[in-house]
Amino acid sequence: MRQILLACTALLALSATAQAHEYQVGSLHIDHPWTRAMPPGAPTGAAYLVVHNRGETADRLLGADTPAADKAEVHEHVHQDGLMKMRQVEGGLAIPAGSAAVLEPGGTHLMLFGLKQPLEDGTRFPLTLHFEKAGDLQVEVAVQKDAPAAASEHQH
Ligand SMILES: [Cu+2]
Repeated sequence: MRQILLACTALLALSATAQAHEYQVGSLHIDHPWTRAMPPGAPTGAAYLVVHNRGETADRLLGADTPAADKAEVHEHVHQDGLMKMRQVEGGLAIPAGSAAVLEPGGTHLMLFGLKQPLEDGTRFPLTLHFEKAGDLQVEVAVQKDAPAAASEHQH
């Protein structure tokens, strides 16, 4: 894990457009919250991030609030009747001790309903994450056209 993080840091340092930003609350470490840029008038968006739990107690991501949208929910994708559907994660998203919860395109995400502003490439907006044990943490969500390089490099 340490090697992967170092690789990401090096990559991000090389890229002027993908600035790393990370946050810490208690034993939780939050990596690069981001969302995909959307055309003006888009009603919904989805935010992604990684929550590393470096503590010895499991935690949960219960939800989030942002002035940029009416409502934010933790969603997961489920296969149902041969279709891919999204639904709210009941009881919050588990963040196991010594592990991580990954919110990424095609998987678990923070769904943003009723966008109040266009998600314009290169901008940021505040988002407050609600954790069951660690409490609230405000982060900034980076709006970008493409998925961050770090996300794909995590497979190395
Ligand atoms: Cu969703």
